[in-house]
Amino acid sequence: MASEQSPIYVTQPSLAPLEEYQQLLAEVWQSGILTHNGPKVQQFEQECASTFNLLDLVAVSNGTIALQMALKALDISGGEVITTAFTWVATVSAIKWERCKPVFVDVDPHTLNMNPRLIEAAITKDTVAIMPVHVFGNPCDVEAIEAIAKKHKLKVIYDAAHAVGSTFKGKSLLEYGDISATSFHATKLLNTAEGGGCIATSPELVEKLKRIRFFGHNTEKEIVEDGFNGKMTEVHAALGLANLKYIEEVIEDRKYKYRYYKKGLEQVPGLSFQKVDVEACNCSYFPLIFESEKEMLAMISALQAAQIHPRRYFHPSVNTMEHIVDYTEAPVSEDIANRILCLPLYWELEMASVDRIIEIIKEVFA
Ligand code: T4K
Repeated sequence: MASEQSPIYVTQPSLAPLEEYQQLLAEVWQSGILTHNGPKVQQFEQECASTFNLLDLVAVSNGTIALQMALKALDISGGEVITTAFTWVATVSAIKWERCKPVFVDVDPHTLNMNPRLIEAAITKDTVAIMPVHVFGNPCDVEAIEAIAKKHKLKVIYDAAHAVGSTFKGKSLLEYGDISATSFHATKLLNTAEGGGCIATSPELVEKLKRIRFFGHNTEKEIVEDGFNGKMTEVHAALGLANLKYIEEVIEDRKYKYRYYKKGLEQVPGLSFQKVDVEACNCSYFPLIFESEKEMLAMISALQAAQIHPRRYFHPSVNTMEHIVDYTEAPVSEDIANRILCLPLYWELEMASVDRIIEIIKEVFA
């Protein structure tokens, strides 16, 4: 646990007590099975499904592979995929690695999610799918997106990398779209160190995803699909199982600290916040929006002088990364990406540190 003087980073993995992980690892050692969808992976999938009320979950090696597998499972290998300009680069890499073209749509300045009103204008005869992102765990307007997708016969794959534990109208957010792809990376609410998951709403798609994950094998080990290696190992699944036991507490803790930060900062002139329903959102990040990049950079300096290291998620706006994509305008995303900062927010973060961060921010604005 960090002392007051230790550096404080934007996040730290939420970890179960080591003895609990060791016990699960002992079982892995005993079984001698390390991979190939062994008992721990299967148990992790079942326990995730029951914890988050999912039909099923296909555990994979990371969130980027989960997105690629979603595209493969829906037979998308070419064409245009409409996505958001305000995201982590992995959304775009997954689209590109599956030989599709990312087409960027701008975001709503309040929710920071893809603006559904702009989607139809981006649809062309080559559009095959929409890949929105639940940014910082904040649910997209899934109903509007579903209506557009239905009207234009497009597939919807949610980049739900941040969305474990978020809900929409009481149902897990991971249940929306043809497939949702999540991440269990070390920096996520629920982690397996590296890892991810695909959540599909039809049993056929679940089976297909399982084949794709395992070189295209069917249960008889015949190659029946164009698959690859997306498997999660037993060692990673064991960590996921250990951590899953604490997920409700972890989410409650995030929401508590989220509300606390918000209350401490909402009167500060010149700051604004992502529009979030704390009940539905898992509050996995605490983004703060400044009036200008200059003010935001000054805040980074002030915090860093106190050994506090916030992070610029997501900067720069991916549509401007011209070495990997063709530039198209997304003025809201480009503007917000320049002046948004995520504050430290994690399970082990002491409330005294949250108070100190709030104080430093207030002092800078005083
Ligand atoms: N879609 C979206 C919307 C995503 O945000 C992401 C990933 C993906 C798809 C793809 O999912 P994965 O393929 O990654 O499963 C992180 C993560 O690498 C990445 O998973 C995440 N999104 C992205 C938003 O952020 P960084 O650049 O912040 O990592 P880093 O190393 O700077 O870590 C931040 C802080 O966390 C450090 O200052 C210290 C702490 N930390 C980090 C690690 C890795 C630890 O305490 N322990 C650790 O093991 O990337």
